[in-house]
Amino acid sequence: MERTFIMIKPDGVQRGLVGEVIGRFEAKGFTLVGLKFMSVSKELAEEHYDVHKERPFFGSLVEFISSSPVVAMVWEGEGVVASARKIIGATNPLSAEPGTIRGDFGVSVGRNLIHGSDAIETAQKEISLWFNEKELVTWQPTVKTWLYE
Ligand code: D4T
Repeated sequence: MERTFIMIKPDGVQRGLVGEVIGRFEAKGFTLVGLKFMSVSKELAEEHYDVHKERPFFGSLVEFISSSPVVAMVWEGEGVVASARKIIGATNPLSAEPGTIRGDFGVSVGRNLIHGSDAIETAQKEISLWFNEKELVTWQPTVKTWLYE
């Protein structure tokens, strides 16, 4: 089953949106398989955003992600990678549609509340960067027969 990496960024935690965000993924029908509340080292933030290391915002982004705790999660379900990106909304919250997390709660690209993997391969890389195998729980929600045909 497909998995994705989701992180509630420091602004999402500070603004008290942890329950709201988790609730949206649960209500959609995805399955939580990993969850931790943690401080992020500069090294981890740099590795996570390595693809952006030449971009002008890289330094402030790493600073921001390591400035205050985050919630790191792994969610599972059919099509979860692309669906999570839709639930999250466009990178710039001012362009994000109402009904998305960024569209409903954000106003600034540098404070866009949440991260979600952008492709299946990226998700696999990010999951193994943030979690070890023992931290992931494979389980069968009993509601599954009511979610999938
Ligand atoms: P993430 O990776 O955080 O889920 O965001 P996106 O996938 O939606 O967008 P991204 O990779 O292009 O940007 C990564 C991260 O950098 C911040 N950012 C981005 C920023 O601070 N200034 C900017 O100009 C851009 C483009 C926000 C998200």
